[in-house]
Amino acid sequence: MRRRSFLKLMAGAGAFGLTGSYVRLNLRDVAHSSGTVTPISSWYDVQISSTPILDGETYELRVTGDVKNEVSLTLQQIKAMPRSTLRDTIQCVSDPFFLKAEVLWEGTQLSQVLGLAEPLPGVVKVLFRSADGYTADLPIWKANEQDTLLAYMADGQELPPEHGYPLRAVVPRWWGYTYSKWITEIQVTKENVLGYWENLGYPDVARKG
Ligand SMILES: Nc1nc2c(c(=O)[nH]1)N[C@H]1C(S)=C(S)[C@@H](COP(=O)(O)O)O[C@H]1N2
Ligand SMILES: [Mo]
Repeated sequence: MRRRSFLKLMAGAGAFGLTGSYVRLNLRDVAHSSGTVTPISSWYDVQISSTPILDGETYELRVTGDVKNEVSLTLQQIKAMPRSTLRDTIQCVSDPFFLKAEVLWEGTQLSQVLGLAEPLPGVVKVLFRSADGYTADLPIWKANEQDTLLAYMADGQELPPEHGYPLRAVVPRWWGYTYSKWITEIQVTKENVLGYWENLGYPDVARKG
């Protein structure tokens, strides 16, 4: 039996707004939202392209731009940093009812990683750059909130490839498009840059609801 439906969204298709995204959701299990952690097998995927497969052994995260020290961190180095866990609802702006999952994340605070690079006075944004060509920006004040994470685990397991292995952003209370998957670079900048969806008119301060 096929557990999942796969939809390629077309211009104007249905109620979904993120034209051209690939969306996969489990239509049987959509009710898993309130309270309990969503089984990973029922968690939706939303992405602009196919899943890039990254190698955790050779992976490096670069922090670049308007910083005192550009740094490059291996996955091992990131995992050796102080760990944070939190439960959070990741929700896509294009259909926040169906495209919604409760996840127990584990990772490190983004602010810790930025701290290693020492952002210069006057920086206003970080831009996540990902292996699929996706970008998303965060204002520096949101990047530095204590529950904004770079996560490498979900529900006690390594992140599955389709959910961002080896590293993705977790931005509690903000829409899913800020939760960049497969991050390879964090560019710190004094410029008011916009990410992929922000540039297409979605809110730059992406507070839910
Ligand atoms: N690299 C990358 N990250 C991405 C996206 C993408 O297309 N590429 N889509 C975003 C959108 S619009 C949403 S709603 C969430 C969905 O996360 P999920 O697929 O793990 O549920 O990922 C976000 N992160
Ligand atoms: Mo989304």
